[in-house]
Amino acid sequence: MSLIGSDRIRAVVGLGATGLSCVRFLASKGIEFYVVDSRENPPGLEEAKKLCPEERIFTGDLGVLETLGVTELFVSPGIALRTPVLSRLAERGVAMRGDIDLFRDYVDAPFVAITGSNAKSTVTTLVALLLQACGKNAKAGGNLGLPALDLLSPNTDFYVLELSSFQLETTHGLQADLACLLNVSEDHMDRYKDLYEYQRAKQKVYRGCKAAVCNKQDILTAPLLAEGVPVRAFTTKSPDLKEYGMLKDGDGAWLCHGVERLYHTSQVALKGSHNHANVLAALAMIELLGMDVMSEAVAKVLSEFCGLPHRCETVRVRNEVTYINDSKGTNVGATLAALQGLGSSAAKNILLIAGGDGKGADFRALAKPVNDFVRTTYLFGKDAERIAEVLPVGAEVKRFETLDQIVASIGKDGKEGDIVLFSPACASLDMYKNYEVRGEHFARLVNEL
Ligand code: UMA
Ligand code: ADP
Repeated sequence: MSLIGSDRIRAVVGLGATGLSCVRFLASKGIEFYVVDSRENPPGLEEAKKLCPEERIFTGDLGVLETLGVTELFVSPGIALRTPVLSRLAERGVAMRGDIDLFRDYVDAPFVAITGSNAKSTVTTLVALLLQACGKNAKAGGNLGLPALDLLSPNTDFYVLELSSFQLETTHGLQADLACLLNVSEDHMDRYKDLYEYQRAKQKVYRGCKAAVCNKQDILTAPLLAEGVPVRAFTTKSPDLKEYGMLKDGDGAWLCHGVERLYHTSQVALKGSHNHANVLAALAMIELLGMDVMSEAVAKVLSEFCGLPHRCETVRVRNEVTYINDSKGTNVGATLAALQGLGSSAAKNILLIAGGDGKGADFRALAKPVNDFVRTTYLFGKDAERIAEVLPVGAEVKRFETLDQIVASIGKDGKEGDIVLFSPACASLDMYKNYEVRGEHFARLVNEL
């Protein structure tokens, strides 16, 4: 087989889950390609060797890309486009694409694209569950775990994709049937110049979409769309006519569509105002996809879906102290939402555990909710000191080397009615393989108390 004569010379860059899905897909279409990964022994190497001639696979350095005459790259999300070799190739006109672009080229059923700094996985999962309950064959994936290309299969009614900013960077005119940007707050500042550059990547979700959902309380999510494209906004305040929002009612509130009351918060298993925003976003989306938001099937899902593991998940109540695992709180926005969702300024009963790899974040936004809701902050990990520096003067802060030490200390400090919130506001990679391993470690320690 030769690549000469092909109109494009392609390479898959990266051999993780995404790269491997591109390899499988291109090979299944009989399209020829090179594979390059900067690592000597990337995770997908053995499978790639079965699908691509070995002489077309290069590992250990991306530099070889400059010698292959490539015209089109499928770049994995973990590789920044400003990596010098990729920048040089882009300047020479080489197309920088990704698996989502390829998915868009081949998909033949409607697809939903969901992004945001936080709540992507929760909302993507919920939208897929709601569509399934409405009798649709809906498949969820993307940044959620299963690469988008691996989802493609006949007889699918809807694809529901969670997209990261990294994935959106390499899309060119996504043209989703429905696009949603849930919220924008600082994340991945080790990869972006500033919040503006990060937001621009997120906004690409709306390019050419046929319908959109945005967050009325977050101006950074506002879409710029052609006239006539239907848009629904959601808010946790009282909604305008076509919006999804909330109306207070005694102890709880109603989730509403305009003036229509849909569900009382007591009928919804997801707790906390941030999660109510997520439910509203999901309802707005399924309405735009033609579903009845008040059907029995929808009500059942809402009464049962209490969220994904490691997202504000109650691990245990011990001696009247509630232990909550929010290990997926890997940025400041998520920890803010958890503190605001669970906190009470009257009780000031949260014992917050935070720290890890802050990815270059500015932690100052934590100062106010810590002041309002937190009695003691327990810090560990690489950026513990950077968090300590921004906390209010007089705040009680304790520093530890390990999570084991923290949980042991909290086991003694916790008083009846306290909430122990493990919401690190940081990635886990300084001490753990991923947020799941970190969350499982926390849960194990708590269960051993
Ligand atoms: N890498 C190299 N050299 C290479 C290629 C990759 O060193 O040549 C490194 C990257 O820097 C990174 C790691 O390998 O540290 C993995 O990168 P990848 O692009 O191969 O990742 P995949 O295995 O394809 O997984 C990706 C998403 N990962 C990232 O964006 C880093 C997964 O999201 C996603 O589930 C998967 O595609 C399927 O779509 C994970 C994630 O952490 C959960 N996402 C970030 C987040 O949610 O914050 C964006
Ligand atoms: P993502 O896939 O965007 O990381 P997840 O659903 O996995 O989103 O949730 C990540 C974190 O964000 C969790 O800590 C979760 O509690 C928090 N979170 C959930 N909903 C919201 C929201 N509406 N705003 C801010 N943070 C949220």
